[in-house]
This record gives sequence, structure tokens and C-alpha cells, in this order.
Amino acid sequence: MTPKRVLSGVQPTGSLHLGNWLGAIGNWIDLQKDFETFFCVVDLHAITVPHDPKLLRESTLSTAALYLACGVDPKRSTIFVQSHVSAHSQLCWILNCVTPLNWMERMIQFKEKAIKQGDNVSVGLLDYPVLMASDILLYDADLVPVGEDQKQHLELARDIAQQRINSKFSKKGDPILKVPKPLISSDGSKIMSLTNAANKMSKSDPNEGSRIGLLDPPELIAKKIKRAKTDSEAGLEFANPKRPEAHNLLTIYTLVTGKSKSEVEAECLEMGWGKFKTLLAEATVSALSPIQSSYQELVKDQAQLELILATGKEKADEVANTTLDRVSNAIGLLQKPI
Ligand code: AQP
Repeated sequence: MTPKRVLSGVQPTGSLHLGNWLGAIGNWIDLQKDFETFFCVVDLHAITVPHDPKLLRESTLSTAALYLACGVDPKRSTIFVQSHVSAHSQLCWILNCVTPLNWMERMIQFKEKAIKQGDNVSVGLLDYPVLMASDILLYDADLVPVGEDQKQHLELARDIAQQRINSKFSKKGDPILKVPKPLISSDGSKIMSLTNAANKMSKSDPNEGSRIGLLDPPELIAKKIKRAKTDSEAGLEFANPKRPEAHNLLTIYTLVTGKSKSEVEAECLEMGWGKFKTLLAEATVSALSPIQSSYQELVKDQAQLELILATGKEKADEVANTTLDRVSNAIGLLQKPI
């Protein structure tokens, strides 16, 4: 039986953090054992908000290196940069032309990000979910790992595939595009900001202290954890809704140590914040240490990194162009001369 196909990616909008690892890339390592996996660095998404060209280039390469350092294996997964595969932009244009504008105006992430941009909102930011639909649909992905925040975008990709392409353009009832399903990540995987547990940990938070970077040195990790917002209650607990900081830091501790929730609950029930923060810092540093060592090795050999991305591009191109041709043909674009 051919394995199901999975596609995912991260935007190179800055340095990857603990949330990106615990909520996304860390899960990819297991997925590549059971599925055919495509992981891209979604640089075209990163330019939907204002950006610095030099930083984007650096961040694109370092994001790819971090995929590898975290354990994404180029022998098992196709790793590539989104903009290297031109079919993403091409399918996006086609899907733009069949997607109703009012579907886009409903997107919650657009509304949230648009508020932050003020008068500077680009058409690209509104169009972000159609580009994401193109990313997914090009690879005939069966499953897409999504967190709570991305569920609406996946639903849109499904609606575009089913209602705007398959229903309208399929002649014999054979689907032109595969309608993907969500692969919902486990509960504990949403990591919140260290300075405000109401917000998720995010690359674009202007406060550096709100996140732990995957490449932060040990002293900086300890400093950020020491300064993380806490409360004045004694003992630590997961389930008290009035204590979101305790929930968040205990969740991180559970994930970085690999201990179960009940083990951590028992261990920390009577612990004070001071002792817990020292433990958490040590556990985080030791969980990130192999990733950091591997990253330092990988970036020494840029040619090897570029070769991995070139190989990924070739494989991705092949799959993506087949889908693009299928859609182009179905909607009536004249076949390209050979
Ligand atoms: N705090 C988080 N907890 C768990 N998972 C997270 N992810 C991001 N933040 C957390 C997951 O990481 C993947 C890649 O995300 P992305 O870079 O494409 O966009 P994002 O979700 O918007 O991530 P950031 O860090 O918040 O970036 P900016 O600040 O640029 O918007 C996704 O699978 C996401 O769920």
C-alpha cells in the first residue's frame, strides 16, 4: 500500500523557537516513519508581512538547517524551499481566480495580522490562505498537521479543492485535486509566550524574552526562564484556569523531559517557582543541546545544505508540476508546447 502523503512547513520569519519545535517540527520526525513527507520552508508566506531581504535569505537557510538538526531526514523526507518550486505561485493564481473574495475576508488570522499592520496591509496577506491551499493541494497531500490556528485555512483549502475545482471542472467525476484531511496535533502542543500566557509563543513578538529560540545559548535560556511571568501561588498545577503560566511552563517541562503529565504533576505539586525554574532551564538546555550541536555542524557545510535543498526541489517540482498540469488542463489553459 502506498503510504499517505503529509505536507507541512514553517515560515522563515525569524529564529525558530520552542513552540515551532514542540508544536510542529518535533512531530515531523515521527511522521516521516509512517508517511511520505514533504517539508518546505515557506518563504513566499514570509513576505506577506514587511521583511528585510538579507534576514529573509539567512532565515530561509537556517530554517532548513534546523529542520535537519531536529531530525528531519533527507533520505525519508523531501525538504525544499517554497519559492524554488514555481508551481506554488502558479497554482495560487489559478485558485485566486476561482475563490470568492468573501471567503477570504472571513479568515481570522488575516483579521488579526491586518490589525498589526495598520495601513500597510498587503494583498498578499489577504491571499495567504490561497497560497497555503496551493502548497497543500499541489502535493495531493492526504493529511496536513494543523494546530487550532490553522484549522480554518485547511477548511478553506478543502472547500477550494472540492467546491471550486472538482465540482466545477471535473468532467467524468474523477477528482482533479485531492481533498486533504487535518492531522490534529495533541493537546499540549500549543506553547504560550513566557511573558504573557494569553498569547502563543511567536517569532514576530517584539519582546525577545517572550520566546526561547532553538539556538539560544544556555545562559540566555536560563535568564529568559528566570524572568518568565509567574504568579504568587504556592505549588504548581496544570489544571487551574486561573494559572495559565503554571500550565504553560509545566507543559514545556513535560515535553522537553519526555515525562508524563502525571509524573510532572506529582513532581511539581509542592515545588516553588524558584526551584522549578532552575529544573526547567536545565531540562530545556539539555533538550536543545543536541539540536544546537547538530545545527553548528550543518551550517559549516553550506554546499551540502544547498545540495539537500536542490534535491528536494527536484522531487517537489516533479510532483507539483504534475498536479499543476492536471488543473491547468481541466480549467482550459492551452497545453504547453513540448
Ligand atoms: N507557540 C506555538 N506553539 C505550538 N506550535 C506553534 N507553531 C508556531 N508557534 C507555535 C507551529 O509552528 C509551525 C510553523 O509556524 P509558522 O512559522 O508557519 O507560522 P506561525 O504559526 O505564525 O508561527 P510564529 O512563530 O507565530 O510565526 P510568526 O510570528 O511569523 O507569525 C505551525 O505548524 C505552527 O502551528
